[in-house]
Amino acid sequence: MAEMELWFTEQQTPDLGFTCKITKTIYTAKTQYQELAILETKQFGRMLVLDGAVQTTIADEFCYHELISHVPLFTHPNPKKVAVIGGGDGGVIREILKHDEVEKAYLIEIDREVIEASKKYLPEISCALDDERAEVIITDGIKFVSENKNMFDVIIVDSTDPVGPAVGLFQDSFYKAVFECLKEDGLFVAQTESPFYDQDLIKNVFHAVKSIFPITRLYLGFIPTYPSGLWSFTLGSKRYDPLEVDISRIKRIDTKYYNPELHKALFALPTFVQEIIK
Ligand code: AG3
Repeated sequence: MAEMELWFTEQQTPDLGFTCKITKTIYTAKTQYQELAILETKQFGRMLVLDGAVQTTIADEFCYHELISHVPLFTHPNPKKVAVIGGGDGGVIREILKHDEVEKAYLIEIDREVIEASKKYLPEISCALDDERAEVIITDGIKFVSENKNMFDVIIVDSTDPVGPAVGLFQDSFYKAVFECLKEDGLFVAQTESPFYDQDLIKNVFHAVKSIFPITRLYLGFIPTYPSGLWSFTLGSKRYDPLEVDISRIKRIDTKYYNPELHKALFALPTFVQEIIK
């Protein structure tokens, strides 16, 4: 008899599914905030799924984690204190700690169970969470940024989609609090979804950030397991412009996606994406 096949589908839009063959369901839980699953996929290796949406996989996590981390960290000339809002799998923390000048990287995650499951089942991604320069704080990111002023050089918002627990991380009042939470020359980046499917969101976030920060830029990368593959990141900065970086001074670190030649190229946008943020 043929072996039974198991498939996982993320419904990426009401009219489109993304389906992977599963060899094993490693872990599932209903946490206080969301439904969590760790799956073993044939194509991408282990996969973290929250509320039905693919968050990261062993095979392509480097694309997202490097893009959201190294662009801001190589734009700031001396990032010492860095905070990640969300990102409980620890992938962004791992990338941040590749920068020697970083003294402390804080993970501000609302859902303790995401951290625990990632530590247990995704060690390749979560490995830096026990580093002595990393500190995990379990709290609501919105509350955290509004209670701390003038504290960070760089803030990285590694959120889930703008539904459920992450809704507030896409609101104007949050970006204002992020501005206050940054030092006088600080900058931040947020993941801002797909330029194919989330044009209104990208437009709204871009204009909200632009009304608060002197410098606002959008950049793109390719993440195979996310809706449409093409993914956007919005950067708001008080002083340093990613397009003014002297790329000859970017240190070589161990990466698979990011490199100094890409640093500015990521900000060159296809015409239809330029139109979104006009
Ligand atoms: N955070 C962004 C995931 C968004 C994916 N959306 C989707 N699959 N519909 C990823 C967390 C990785 N540290």
